[in-house]
Amino acid sequence: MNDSRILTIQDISCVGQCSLTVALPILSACGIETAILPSAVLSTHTGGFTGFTFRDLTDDMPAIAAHWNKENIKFDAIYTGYLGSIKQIDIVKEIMSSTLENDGKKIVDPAMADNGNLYSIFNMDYVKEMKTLCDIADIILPNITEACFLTNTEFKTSYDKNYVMDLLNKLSTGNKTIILTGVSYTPDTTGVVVYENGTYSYYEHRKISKGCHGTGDVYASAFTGALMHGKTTYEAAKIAADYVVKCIEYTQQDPSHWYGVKFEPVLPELIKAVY
Ligand code: PXL
Repeated sequence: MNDSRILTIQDISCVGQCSLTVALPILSACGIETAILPSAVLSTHTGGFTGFTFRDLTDDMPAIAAHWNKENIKFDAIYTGYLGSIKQIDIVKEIMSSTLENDGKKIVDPAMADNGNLYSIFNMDYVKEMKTLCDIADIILPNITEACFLTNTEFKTSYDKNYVMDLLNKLSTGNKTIILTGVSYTPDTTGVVVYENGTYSYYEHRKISKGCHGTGDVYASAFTGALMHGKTTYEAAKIAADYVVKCIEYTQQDPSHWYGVKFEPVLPELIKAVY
């Protein structure tokens, strides 16, 4: 029996198939009790929509955590994604120290950038603060763009293993596991690097030319769900990669679906791989 309980902290984009509307169903499908702490509520995500609403929930978070502390509610892991403000990062650290079980895992997806650019609401002050959260994490899941921002490294679209090793070395403070996504050494393939206990492993798979918005959230959620279900880090990284590829393929059958990943109809494939 798996009685793990996780807390995931990220925004609710009401429409857009990302962040909590992705993490909650995917973690639940992996059999993990999932508590949520919304960092902000937006009418849609910020990638391609204009005029979205944004309600910052920073000021609600300490009171929510205080209630959990009073009830002695603890979590086996905390997985963070898109956060709503710089101030929130300190609050997240507090929540990690007060609500995690002794051996609880801090899993941080520094969801803030892709394709060489920061998402629209973020700036370098946010990057600097996010670096401090990554520093205390047990597992981080940056994509190549986020790894470059976190390490002040030039972003390249074409690179070799030396470039990737340099990013990993700069990111690996403490005994941290790094899951580096979107690592592509050839035009037709991409993959994920698992850097654990100083060991580099690479899972390569086919690259689908047109990516979809929100794949980073689908990836991090599926990875976390598989890991919490009991898979090894490498197995979880591979299961999540295979799932994302299938989700993108499914989404591409509907070329008019521009704003997100149709991950829902593919959930049975994830469940099969995890159980
Ligand atoms: O998928 C990451 C993400 C999450 N939440 C919001 C976003 C994005 C990416 O653009 O805008 C609000």
